Amino acid sequence: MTTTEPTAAADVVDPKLEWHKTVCILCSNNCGVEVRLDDREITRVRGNKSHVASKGYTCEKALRLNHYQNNTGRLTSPLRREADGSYTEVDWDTAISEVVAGLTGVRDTHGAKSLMYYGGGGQGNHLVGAYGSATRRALGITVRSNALAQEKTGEAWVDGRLFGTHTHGDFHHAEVSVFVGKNPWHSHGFDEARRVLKDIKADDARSMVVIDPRRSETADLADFHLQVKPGTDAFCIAALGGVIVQEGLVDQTFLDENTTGSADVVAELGKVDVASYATRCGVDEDLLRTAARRIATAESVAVLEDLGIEMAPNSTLVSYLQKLLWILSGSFAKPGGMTTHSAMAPLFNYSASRREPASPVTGSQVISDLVQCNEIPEMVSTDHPDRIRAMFIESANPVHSLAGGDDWRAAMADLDFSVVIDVAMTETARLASYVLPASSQYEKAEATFFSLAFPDNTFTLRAPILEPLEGTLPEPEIHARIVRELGLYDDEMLAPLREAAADGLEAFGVAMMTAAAEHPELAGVAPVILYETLGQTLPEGMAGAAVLWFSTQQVAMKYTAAVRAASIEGDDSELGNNLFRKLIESRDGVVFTHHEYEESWNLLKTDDKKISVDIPELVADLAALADMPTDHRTDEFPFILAAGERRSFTANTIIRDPAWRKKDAEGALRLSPADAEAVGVETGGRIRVTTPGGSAVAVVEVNDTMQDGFISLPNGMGLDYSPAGGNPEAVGISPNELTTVDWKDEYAGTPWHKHVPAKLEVVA
Ligand SMILES: Nc1nc2c(c(=O)[nH]1)N[C@H]1C(S)=C(S)[C@@H](COP(=O)(O)OP(=O)(O)OC[C@H]3O[C@@H](n4cnc5c(=O)[nH]c(N)nc54)[C@H](O)[C@@H]3O)O[C@H]1N2
Ligand SMILES: Nc1nc2c(c(=O)[nH]1)N[C@H]1C(S)=C(S)[C@@H](COP(=O)(O)OP(=O)(O)OC[C@H]3O[C@@H](n4cnc5c(=O)[nH]c(N)nc54)[C@H](O)[C@@H]3O)O[C@H]1N2
Ligand code: SF4
Ligand SMILES: [Mo]
Repeated sequence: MTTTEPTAAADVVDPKLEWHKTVCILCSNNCGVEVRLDDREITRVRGNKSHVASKGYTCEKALRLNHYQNNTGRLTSPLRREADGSYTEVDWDTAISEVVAGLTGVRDTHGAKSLMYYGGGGQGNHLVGAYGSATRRALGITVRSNALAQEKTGEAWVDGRLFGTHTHGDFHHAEVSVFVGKNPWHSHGFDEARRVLKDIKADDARSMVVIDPRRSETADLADFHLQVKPGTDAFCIAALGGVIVQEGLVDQTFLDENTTGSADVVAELGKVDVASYATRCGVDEDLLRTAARRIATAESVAVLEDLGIEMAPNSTLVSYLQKLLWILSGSFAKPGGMTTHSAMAPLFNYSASRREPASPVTGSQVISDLVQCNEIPEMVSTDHPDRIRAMFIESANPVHSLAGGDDWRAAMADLDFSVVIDVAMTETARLASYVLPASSQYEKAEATFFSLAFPDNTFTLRAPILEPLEGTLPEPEIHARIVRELGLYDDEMLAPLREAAADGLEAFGVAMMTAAAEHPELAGVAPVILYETLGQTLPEGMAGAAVLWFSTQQVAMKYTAAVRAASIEGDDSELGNNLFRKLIESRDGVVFTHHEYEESWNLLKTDDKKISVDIPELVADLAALADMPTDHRTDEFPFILAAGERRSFTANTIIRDPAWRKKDAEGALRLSPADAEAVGVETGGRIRVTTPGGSAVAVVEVNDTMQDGFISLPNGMGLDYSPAGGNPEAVGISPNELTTVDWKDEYAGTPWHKHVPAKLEVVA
């Protein structure tokens, strides 16, 4: 859908002035934007004021999105790696048959358990994972993972135990907002973050608590900045909980009526030595007590944690403790508080996090069906009989983004076979047996499943704004070809479904039921069947949206009243069909469920619909906390490095061209003025940073938001790129050249990237 601004001659529309609706794909928010195009170049970007969630909001990162769409790193042909390590261009038919032969070869010799799937989507392209699941199931792959298993699985494990589902905060209305190791000013995580932060700052009746060792941009706006020493959050939050319990501020009615099993943890918090813990985390005791009282007595509290604690010591314990703050305050299922929410497709399988299955190779806990990212290299480079021998990677760059760069490169070399599907020649693609070029996120139908809003939850299905780049294919087509090559279906089997699809969604639904009964073995590959049948009847460029037909049917079944309350009409399958039609038509996002706050209780997945507060393992950890170390620095490594900070121009590894960043192309190492003086460096100078994992030279930025002893490097730097398209070179430091696979949380195995011991040496 496009709109135009009037040109000189009213009847001549200059295509360069047309605005095309899409979204920014650089973070989970996926803000609605409108772009202008000059041929294939994105020349202008502005916020889409009619977008249901972002309402015109963007941050500065969206404005230069063209660097994602158009750059010299784009892949334009399938590539096969030759014996000498060089890549040969091959046609698609050859690539698909050789990839399938390679994967089935490993499977038939060593079993499906020797195959692993990694990735499935970044911030804005989760349909990739939906279609990838067809290939996964067609091959019988059960071992899988993605980036969530290096950040959010600790929290997911806690959520699974407490709620059986995900919870999210209503920061737009919260009386008190608490950010724990989270810098929404730069990293967002909820709609219109900067507007919301500024609103809180301007409103005397509302408060913000930020727990962060750095005076982050968010901390600068906070009423209470609890500037902890790095890695000591467990002490800080245990002390906040201690104050709430010891000063009699617990909402006991809420606990009695709505929770089970709170007694042990409340008793444990009652024993916390608040003064001593305040000292250990480096926060003034009075400030800590005032913040605790503000949290406990507010009408509503919303809390958001992120990498600052998820990638630091005691991370799973901290996830538990921060949730206790709002549970003890009774801030659930009300405006401004925490709530459950609906999902177009859930990101986590919480029942799997309760079953606690184990990795076949290492025996470690697998949360939400995702093996621990830090263990993947070990699962490959081992002589265990169930070792991983082939890897299918799409829309992820694990060689760059996961801990232990050297281990990853060794693992890629140890694999018998690997395939990468990406838009660009990444660090991971460069080591794969085959590389398949995907059409970009602006060249196909796409969507994110990161929609967590309540009471109104939204979903945005994008239409392509450009034709696929020559030589590329959208993932639905790639997976359909793979599953066909595997011989799971043929045109004859699809014929009745195609006929029915031409007759409309109702007829199609009936035909799908018949097909499911006749071919139960095809259930796992339903996404590509939907694409091949229903997809071919959708508006041009939208075939990839077909998989959402299944999701909309599920949503209509699971949240019938809430879908109707969102003004979508119909009974049974018709309700789902109408929701599907609305997604296909709308370029501004759709409110797909409207709930009442009370319904948050019904969405809990605990048996008794109460919060199940007791997690004995973590209560035991809380009891043992007093004896835990607060400082991981050593004489050899006297600094703590946060390896991968979100800044103004970082966006994971989505944009490879350093020219995207107008300032600080290399990504400076930040350190405090006192540390800079002690080490003997100034802004713009060069410094060698060395950790147990590696060593690299960084440009320096003396920065007074850093506390002494704490240094940081941005994420997403050190990507290979060549402006002219020749031999690529890395600009800046790739943070995982400095991290190791064994520095991690004991429950979830998530890396301690924010807490890497380091030393600094001036470079002459
Ligand atoms: N600009 C930008 N935004 C992004 C992304 C991006 O690459 N760039 N990536 C997106 C993704 S995938 C994610 S997961 C999110 C992550 O978003 P965030 O987690 O907010 O990002 P970080 O900057 O990595 O870490 C947040 C804060 O943790 C603090 N921190 C470091 N150590 C500690 C500690 O020991 N305790 C506490 N309490 N805090 C600590 C840091 O000082 C920092 O301010 O951002 C998303 N948004
Ligand atoms: N040291 C350190 N490491 C970190 C972090 C940190 O803070 N410190 N942060 C971590 C976090 S939280 C995250 S989420 C991860 C993110 O790291 P990854 O999971 O690797 O994800 P992205 O960087 O988003 O990269 C996704 C890939 O998708 C490709 N891509 C883009 N569009 C498409 C498409 O349409 N189709 C296909 N097939 N591919 C596409 C991009 O080119 C890129 O190669 O990084 C993690 N790594
Ligand atoms: S980076 Fe995130 S917050 Fe900024 S415009 Fe893009 S989607 Fe919105
Ligand atoms: Mo992330």
